[in-house]
Amino acid sequence: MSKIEEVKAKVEIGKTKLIPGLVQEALDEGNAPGEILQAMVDSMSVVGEKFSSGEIFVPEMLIAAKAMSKGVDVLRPLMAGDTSASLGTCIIGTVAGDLHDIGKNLVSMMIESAGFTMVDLGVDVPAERFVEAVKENENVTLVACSGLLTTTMPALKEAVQTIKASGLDVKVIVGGAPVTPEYAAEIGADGFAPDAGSAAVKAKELVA
Ligand code: B1M
Repeated sequence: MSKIEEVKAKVEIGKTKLIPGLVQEALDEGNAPGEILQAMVDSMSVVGEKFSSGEIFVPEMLIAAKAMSKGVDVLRPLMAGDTSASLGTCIIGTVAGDLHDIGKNLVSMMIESAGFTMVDLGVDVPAERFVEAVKENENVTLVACSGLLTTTMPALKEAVQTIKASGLDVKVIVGGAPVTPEYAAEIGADGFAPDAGSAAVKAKELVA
């Protein structure tokens, strides 16, 4: 088994302590950070399928997520791009009622590498908190809202509409597994992206 396959297998079963070392070994074997990241994203898809089929439960999902986060910590410095260009500040968070943060953290990392200063509000962020954060921070040009559950899609809508109703001059980008471009447009978001890489491209486009 190659190191990258081992990373994938061990994330799936939540071997948190082993992951930083394995990720480093996979890098030392010559694998690109993006390839290793994709292997871990694939692990989470397997975890999601196993959860859906009742093979594993929430605690197993949680430890797999922790394992992946440890791996991302090793890759983060290698994936950060040129941050010298300042495109302003981006407020990011996962919407109210939603505790999923791995995707949001990857999106944050990629938007940062596109040249934004990031302010991360974490998970379960009420709509009004996004507005407060825009007011509290300087030069906010973008708000990025993530939502992973079909049940929190209305919270995504509330976040976008609350930010828009505040009259603040910021663009809003949304995304997350259940979100479609059509839904993003319907709720009044300025942009949508299906993954972290395209979120960075879209973020730049929106504030250009
Ligand atoms: Co949850 N969970 N979970 N979970 N979980 C899903 C999302 C699910 C699809 C699993 C399944 O049933 N197959 C399902 C949702 C079903 C649905 O709504 N349609 C689900 C469920 C049901 C639940 C609970 C309700 C389970 C329960 O309690 N019975 C519960 C809800 C808790 C809550 O939030 N209130 C729950 C809990 C959890 C854990 C806490 C245990 C854990 C999260 C830990 C954490 O994040 N720190 C967890 C996990 C790990 C998952 C899966 C397995 C993996 C999620 C993940 O991190 N993926 C997930 C199954 C799956 O995704 N296949 C699942 C990897 C990550 C890189 O991808 O987050 O999609 P993702 O992010 C991508 C894109 O979506 C996009 O870019 C990212 C990177 O490319 N993106 C954006 C994300 N945000 C974006 C923002 C943007 C643009 C793009 O612009 C701003």
